[in-house]
Amino acid sequence: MFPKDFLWGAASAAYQVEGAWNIDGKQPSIWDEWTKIPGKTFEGTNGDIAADHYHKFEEDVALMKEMGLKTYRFSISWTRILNDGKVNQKGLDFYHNLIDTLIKNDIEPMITLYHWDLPKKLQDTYGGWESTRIIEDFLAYAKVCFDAFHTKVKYWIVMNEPNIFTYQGYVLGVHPPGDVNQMALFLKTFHHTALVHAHTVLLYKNGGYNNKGMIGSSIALTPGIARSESPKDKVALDRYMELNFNWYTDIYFKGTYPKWAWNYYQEQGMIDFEISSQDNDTLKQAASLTDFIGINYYQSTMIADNPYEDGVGVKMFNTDGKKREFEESGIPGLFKHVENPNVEYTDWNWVVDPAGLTHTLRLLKEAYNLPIVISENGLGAFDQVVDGKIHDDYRIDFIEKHIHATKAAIDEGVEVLAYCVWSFTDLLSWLNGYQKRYGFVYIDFEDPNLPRIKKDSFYWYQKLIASQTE
Ligand code: BGP
Repeated sequence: MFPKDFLWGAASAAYQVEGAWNIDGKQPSIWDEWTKIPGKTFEGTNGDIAADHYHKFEEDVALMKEMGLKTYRFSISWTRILNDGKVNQKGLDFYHNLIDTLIKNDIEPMITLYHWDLPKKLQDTYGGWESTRIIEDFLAYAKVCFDAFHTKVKYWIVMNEPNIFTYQGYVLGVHPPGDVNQMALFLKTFHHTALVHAHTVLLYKNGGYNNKGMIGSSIALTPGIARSESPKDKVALDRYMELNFNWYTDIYFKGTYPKWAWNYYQEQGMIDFEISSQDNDTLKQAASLTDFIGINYYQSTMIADNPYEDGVGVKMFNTDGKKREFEESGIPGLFKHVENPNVEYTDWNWVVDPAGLTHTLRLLKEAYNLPIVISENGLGAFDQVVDGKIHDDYRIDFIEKHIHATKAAIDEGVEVLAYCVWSFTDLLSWLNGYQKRYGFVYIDFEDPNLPRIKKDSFYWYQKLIASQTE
């Protein structure tokens, strides 16, 4: 059994579900712009309408209630509630209504402040995350949210996957602003997210908002497994973990960067920012006040030695769901991702590895000893409607194994507060369109009414929650 007050949840993000992209005073975000540039997303899909959660949230919350969900994690759209620095009351009203409806139905709201939809204006004016000016703007935005909702909302996630949107925006070039191979900018923008997280935690803790609430940030974590016991593969694993795991978690949850990685990036001439003693204090103080670590766990990766001469470099990933041969990728001289013969892969070539979740939870407990919110975990798949039903046994299997993996870590003493499946309803996948589905609730995106149909996984999760909370 899980703890009685365990938060069985599901998650979403504003741009991926809300729709209503330009109504009631909402201003454009960088994603409103990016998805309209030909060739940027799968078949040109965008979130203009998405699941139309903006208009259908009552129906969606009724489904959550029916399911017995304990928490719903969603993000606030910055450009819906702030318009050139002025509060947009209609935007605030939407979130008040959503939060009130959740609370009325005994569902704990869990808010993400930033799930990638930066106001376009800030990108255009000063490069968004590239400038430290973002700190002041973000704090003004966070303050509006805390002022409005702190008495109703206990769980706050400042940043969602800051490691992903900066890497994809400045190295792979597949997220806005679409720069390629700009390692220094990637590291700098990531650093700015850490500063923003830290300042926001301090605002929350010192601003009189801390009404028994908890605040953290969610990092996408993909733990590595060495391909063999050979010293070379083990060194490769250490390097991978330092650059792709600890680099992100240390600065958020300890307030410092890991040493070897810092030296490595510095030798490569990639560190184009300074950490003043004031920043240092802010980062450390915030790390000591952060209440939980949020993790989004989807997969692990097998790591092997990657020679400097003729080593493999960075590769683009699968966004069309046509399963293909594994393609190695990595950093020459450090490590590479190799095919794992012991696991299955999804149609999008994502590794299925529940044990990687237990491993991640253990590593985090060991390193930071903080409670953990699993803010995302789930399976993206092609679903078929057969006679009005969706038999997604593959999703049930995936979630069930990851819940067992979570339990295994809890049994070893890791404190896990919540498990949020990505996602509650089907929604837009940033780069993979509407065909990559994650929801418990199917949406027919071809039908203008966007009808909702409960999948088999919906009933399964409903039963599981009931059995755990009776
Ligand atoms: C995470 C994001 C989510 C969601 C999920 C699934 O990285 O935080 O917003 O999209 O991944 O990923 P995808 O849609 O690429 O399959």
